[in-house]
Amino acid sequence: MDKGTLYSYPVSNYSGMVRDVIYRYVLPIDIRHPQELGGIKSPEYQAKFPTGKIPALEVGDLKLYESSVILDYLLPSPEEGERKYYNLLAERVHDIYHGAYQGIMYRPSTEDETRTGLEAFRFTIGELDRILGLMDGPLFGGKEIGRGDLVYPTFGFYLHILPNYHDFDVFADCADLADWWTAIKADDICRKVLKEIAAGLQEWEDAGHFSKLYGKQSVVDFI
Ligand SMILES: N[C@@H](CCC(=O)N[C@@H](CS)C(=O)NCC(=O)O)C(=O)O
Repeated sequence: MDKGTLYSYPVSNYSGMVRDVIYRYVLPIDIRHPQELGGIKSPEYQAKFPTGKIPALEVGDLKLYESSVILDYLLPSPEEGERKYYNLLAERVHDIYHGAYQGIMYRPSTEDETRTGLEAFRFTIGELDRILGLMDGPLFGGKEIGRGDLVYPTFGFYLHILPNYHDFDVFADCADLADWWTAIKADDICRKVLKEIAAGLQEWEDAGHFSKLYGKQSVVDFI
């Protein structure tokens, strides 16, 4: 593979999905902050990546955004048969049903937006647990990390923000997913990515971001 560049922030959960694969397979891709192109909202960045979001990947003339497309480029789904499609379904459910509401965890939101968002997270978590229960675990990939497992960086956000600020028990009635989380935390690369996310969330805490939003501060301790 030609040498590439991934644009990513350490705290970004979607970028964490791609960073996992870069670390895990030691891919020749530099990880850079979008500020090097003027930031995600700059004309320079958006000329390359029109959504103004991360992750974004550049390899020669190829410019890609959307984590699932980048993951397809870097690592076509390793699973086969039913497991392949359940893994892709898990990733898709996360992107569509969680992704639309992710911002309610860390941006000012109305009560309605918050309620709808929390319902979407409950649906996403319940679906991930149900899909996992259709296969031998403990991981979506079985014994190895698979495509569906790459939703794990979002659980750093869930486990820090939802119990501390929304009285929301992330793994309630989701025994398979609770076991999955134990298996995720036992994997060295997952732990590396989760620590990057935890450090980013702690920086937000230290800067008073959550105390402004929620009126209190918490210590990041999910990993
Ligand atoms: N569906 C997109 C979601 C990407 C996304 O929401 N990225 C967030 C960071 S985790 C972002 O760039 N947020 C900045 C913004 O929306 O302004 C993907 O899978 O890549």
